Amino acid sequence: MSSINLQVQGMTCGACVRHVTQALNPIAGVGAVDVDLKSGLVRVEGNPDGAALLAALDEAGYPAQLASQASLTAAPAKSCGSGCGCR
Ligand SMILES: [Cu+2]
Repeated sequence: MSSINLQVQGMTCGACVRHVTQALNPIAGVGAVDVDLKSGLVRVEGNPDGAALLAALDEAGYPAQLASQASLTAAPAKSCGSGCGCR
């Protein structure tokens, strides 16, 4: 099984991790979603359409890039994307 790595911006807490996971899970082809909060890296198992992943994250308030195209230095998070109340 293949996987896709994403660099996600704006995650600051466990609630953000849940938001991101919930945004990605329903997408066709997505298996396990593995989020690393500190680095902002998200690994998606399976064979989903990368553009659909990015669109779903953008909609959830967490701009993302495919990690292969991103510099792997995570941008510092400014605030939560989905109003979960953390800063
Ligand atoms: Cu949060």
